[in-house]
Amino acid sequence: MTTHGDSATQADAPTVAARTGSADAGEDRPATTGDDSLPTALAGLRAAIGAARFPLALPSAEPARRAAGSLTDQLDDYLLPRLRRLDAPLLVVVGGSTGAGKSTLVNSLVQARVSAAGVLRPTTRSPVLVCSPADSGWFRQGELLPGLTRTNEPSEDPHTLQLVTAPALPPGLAFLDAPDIDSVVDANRALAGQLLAAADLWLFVTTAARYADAVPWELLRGARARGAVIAMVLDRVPPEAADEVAAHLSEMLAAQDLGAAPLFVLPETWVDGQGLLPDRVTAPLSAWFARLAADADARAAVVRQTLDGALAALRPAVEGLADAADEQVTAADALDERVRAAYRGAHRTVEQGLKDGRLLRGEVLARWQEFVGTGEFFRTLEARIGRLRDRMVSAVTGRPAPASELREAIESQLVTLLRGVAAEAAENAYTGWKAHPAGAALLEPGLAHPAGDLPERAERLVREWQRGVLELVRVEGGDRRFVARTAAYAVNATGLAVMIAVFASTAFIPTGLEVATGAGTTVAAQTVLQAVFGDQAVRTLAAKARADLLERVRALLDDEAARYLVRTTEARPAADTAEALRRAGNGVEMARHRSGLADADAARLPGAEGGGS
Ligand SMILES: Nc1nc2c(ncn2[C@@H]2O[C@H](COP(=O)(O)OP(=O)(O)OP(=O)(O)O)[C@@H](O)[C@H]2O)c(=O)[nH]1
Ligand SMILES: [Mg+2]
Repeated sequence: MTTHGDSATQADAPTVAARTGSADAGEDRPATTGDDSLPTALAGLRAAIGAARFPLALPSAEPARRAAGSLTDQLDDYLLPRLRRLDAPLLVVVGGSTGAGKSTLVNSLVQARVSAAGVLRPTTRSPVLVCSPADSGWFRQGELLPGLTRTNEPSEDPHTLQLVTAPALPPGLAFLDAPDIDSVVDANRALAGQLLAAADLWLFVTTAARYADAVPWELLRGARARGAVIAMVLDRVPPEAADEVAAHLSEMLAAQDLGAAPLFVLPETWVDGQGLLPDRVTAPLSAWFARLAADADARAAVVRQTLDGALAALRPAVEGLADAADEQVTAADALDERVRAAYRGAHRTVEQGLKDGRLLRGEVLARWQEFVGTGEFFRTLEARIGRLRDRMVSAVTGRPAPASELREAIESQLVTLLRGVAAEAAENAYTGWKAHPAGAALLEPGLAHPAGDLPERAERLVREWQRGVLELVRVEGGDRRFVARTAAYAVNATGLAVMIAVFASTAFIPTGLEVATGAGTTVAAQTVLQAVFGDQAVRTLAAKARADLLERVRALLDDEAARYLVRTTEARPAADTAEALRRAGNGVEMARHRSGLADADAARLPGAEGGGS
């Protein structure tokens, strides 16, 4: 075969879509290279994608991470370098199923054994790029596919790109022999996808046995969606089946809107001693590439079409990433809300407990009755309420009990309540997260229970609150005769009465429950306090003590909730991720339109007539 010098003047010669310059027309550069807004917009997009994180385990996260990875690869491997050098040689990536004969075909097209073909599947593990000696500088310098280390030797390492020059190949056209696309080897598959995304032209090789496989069609649909220029090779076709298989494949191509892709049907044959196919088999394909190689404008049109298609596909792809980023933020919000709701519920229970008198039951009530019954409480109060004492002393009986027992009863009652609500909230938050895929991934067993130091913190909280109440009594009663003239004990006793008042109800109005449990006792407390401080002062004191307690409880529960919230905060993507992605995607789309690339006519490839069928 020959890849040189074929005329491009036939009727089916490539149609000039637009001049974009070529290796031999460096001065004739279009606006695309002079306009740097597209590279700038792409760099912006590259940064936005690089900054995007999809840490929460949502169904959309893994696909988004993968899509972000391949977009970044495509920008680095192809779009950015291609835009910098629109006149760089056209790269034909040869892709397809394992054993389809890709390496054999490449070798035959360049008339040299540049890529090992073999019977062991898969044979090609590391890509081989073959170009004209005149173009090797461009491919060697590594702008294109910069992540692959250039080598001169055959390699098994998928991170290398073996460069081979073939004098039979004219300048301006290069072939890349890729690993198989549907490999059992993961690395092969991933690499093949990456390489195809860096192609100016896909040469897709399939066989009579494999052409209906699902994986190639998935890739082909993706390529079509991106506007990539595609040519198909149906390889190793038994001559008797050629017509039928070719017709069926053509139908499938048309159904997938790929009818415009030239189809070359190569009959099954023997390879020669070098493993090359006979000229007569490859002739139609060789002739087709020779025409392309000879026509810089046709090559430029192919480059522009694939490039513009890839650029046009960026915005929808980035839109998908932005949606996934939105989902991340929504999920993080939802997880936070589940935790907040659980701990709001806990706080409400405490609030409710202070209203409905349930804290006045049992030990606290008994101790209060004892405390009041001892008369200690009243001993220090003014004489004018002495009669009240008499009445109360007679109303309750019991052994003398020091104030500390009441204080401890109040403390333990409150601590029990706090431990209870904290345990319930932790469990609710845990269940709430467990039912959410992203939440479940953030959980660890300890979160189902309150923090280890919660009991200790609850005790400290209550003691500090009790001290605060005493301080309150001192300050609020500061200019009253009572405090001035009574001992510290009176402050203590009054403080305890205020605490009981907080437990009874906010407004000091006995509720049904109080009447049933505390009965006259709590009424006595408020009566005493009212006598000492006056009605309004008592309301204020109790309200303040209550507010103080609830505030401390809120802080405690906030710390409990924070054990959860810190996890979403760590996992939460930046709030403006989606917006930054959309903005960058729009920027690229606008720059694409401005660049004039989008105005190029579709590359009209020469047909594959006489393609061996
Ligand atoms: N008889 C015959 N053998 C062929 C033909 N094309 C390829 N072969 C043989 O089929 C085997 C596989 O060919 P390769 O070119 O290695 O296939 P490949 O598509 O590169 O395979 P991978 O690198 O594994 O993806 C080799 O042994 C080739 O010699 C053909 O047209 N006729
Ligand atoms: Mg191969």
